[in-house]
Amino acid sequence: MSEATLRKRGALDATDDDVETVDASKLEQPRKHRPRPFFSKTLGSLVVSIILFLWLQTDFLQNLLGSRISTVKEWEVVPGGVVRQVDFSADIPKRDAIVKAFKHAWAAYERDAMGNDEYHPIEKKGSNLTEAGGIGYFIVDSIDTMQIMGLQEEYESARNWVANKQSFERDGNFNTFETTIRVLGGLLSAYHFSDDDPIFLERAQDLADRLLSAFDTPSGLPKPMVNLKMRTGVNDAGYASLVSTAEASTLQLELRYLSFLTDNDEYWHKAEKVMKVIKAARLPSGLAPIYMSADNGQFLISDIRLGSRSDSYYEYLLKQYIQTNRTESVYREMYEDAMQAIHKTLLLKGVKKHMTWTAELLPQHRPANQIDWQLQPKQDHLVCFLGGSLMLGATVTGARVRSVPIPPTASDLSIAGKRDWMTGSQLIETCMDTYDTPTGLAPEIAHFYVPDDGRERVGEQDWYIKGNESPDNPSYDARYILRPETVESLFIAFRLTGDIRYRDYGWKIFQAIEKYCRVETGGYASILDVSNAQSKLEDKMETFLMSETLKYLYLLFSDANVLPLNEYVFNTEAHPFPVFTPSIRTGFS
Ligand code: DMJ
Repeated sequence: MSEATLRKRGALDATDDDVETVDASKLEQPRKHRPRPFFSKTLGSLVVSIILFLWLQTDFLQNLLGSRISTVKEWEVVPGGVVRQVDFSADIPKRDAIVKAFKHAWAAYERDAMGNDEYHPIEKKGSNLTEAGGIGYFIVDSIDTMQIMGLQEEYESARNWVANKQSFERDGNFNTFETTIRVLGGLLSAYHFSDDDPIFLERAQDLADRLLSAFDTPSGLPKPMVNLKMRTGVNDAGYASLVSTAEASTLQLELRYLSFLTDNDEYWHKAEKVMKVIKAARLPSGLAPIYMSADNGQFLISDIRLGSRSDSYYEYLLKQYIQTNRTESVYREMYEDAMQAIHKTLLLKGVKKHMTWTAELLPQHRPANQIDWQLQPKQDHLVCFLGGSLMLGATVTGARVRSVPIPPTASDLSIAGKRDWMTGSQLIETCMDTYDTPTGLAPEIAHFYVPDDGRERVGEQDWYIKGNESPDNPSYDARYILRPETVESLFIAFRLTGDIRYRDYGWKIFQAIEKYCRVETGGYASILDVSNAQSKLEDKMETFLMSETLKYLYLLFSDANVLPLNEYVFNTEAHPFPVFTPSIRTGFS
């Protein structure tokens, strides 16, 4: 199955822009956004590289961005300065309501689609990612949530399927990244929470051995797809060596943990090689464009953003450092550079409520091989992982002490730590603001007003949903597809502050999901227009509802000693892996 087809099915986090960027026929034409190697051997490319370097080093972008956020002036543990209440005991009624929702979703899937990769609750049927048959995408993504919630009956049923029906002998093309984060990640955490039930590790190893074929490229960056039966990596249909940055750099926690469990260093080295290539290719600014070439390991001239195709690159820089018990300083350095760059070039303040948000940069080709970076004032829902991630990072890379108190005081954090903490907590407020809609749910993409954009300012908010004027024809941006990023950040923020506001926020989101996405006959669907309380539903229940959204909500209302953040690291699909001290060390710096 082609990547484009996967995207249509919703398995990838693509935006309309992505679809345009990787479309094969369009890539043949000279286009403004066509990805091109940054550092080809021609002089022209060298000039481009130098200009790019200078631009990203100077205040060029800052001037361009105008209302760029300033550095931290005053320390605030939470926006507004007052921590409302520190109470880490479980909120049992709310926690139980989340369990009930999970059971409602699982029961419908099990009844209508057991064994299928995907579920459509309105039609009450399942579908698979390829015609070759399912690989346990939905089931495996759900297992550790059952284990954490203590759902024995559901767990037995899922485990039974894994033990007796799951097969990776499928002659079809599966997305390397999605299969790793959902299926490999799910099997590894299921293994951990089952007290080492060997079936999960056997399956994980079998899958990983097949996925390794993706790394067989000149640079070591993985191909985007793998034919699991043939054990061959498969190129993007449109642009042979195209690799998404996030997809290449979000396999490391899974492969490293597998390596640790099996004592097989090959997984570790494949994952590490990718990071080495990225580090060597990285822009001096610390930012990463969304595409790379698997042939030469260089970045392609492509969008710079924190949402789709780059989000988890930043997430995994921090998490690789945490996973390895803070022994791998190379990841810490890469993370610190990246956060510095984000602050320098991508953070802005809203024009009305002055909320903090993150912009995107689009390359515009100019004569003589020059590039202008055009500000794109939009923020994907996906970016909402960053609030919690920055706060977590502040307590790790930005901490003056090994074990930061909860909530931290100003003296516990370095200057960068305070900066990241404050930005993180402000971004969470912004993400919550995007949930301030008639349905109480946030759009897939929020556009922000910027000075002199010539747009009519509608309402009181800093943001709007672009192109969503006709209720009969909602824009792509207006959807809510059960995404987890905001509740993920709420969970982290609550654990690090104990401020009850984060539970209140999470409860509000959960109630909105119950009201607008719940399908009475079973399951939850996506909604097409968050700005319309009568919105139609889209017949898709994403697997990340099971692995992430409901898990993070459950943990938000659980006692804080369930999966403490200093003992576990969550992969990008919310599969928790224990932190460990590796016996091998990263071989680059
Ligand atoms: C998940 O599959 C992962 O969190 C991924 O990193 C980003 N997108 C989805 C959820 O929105």
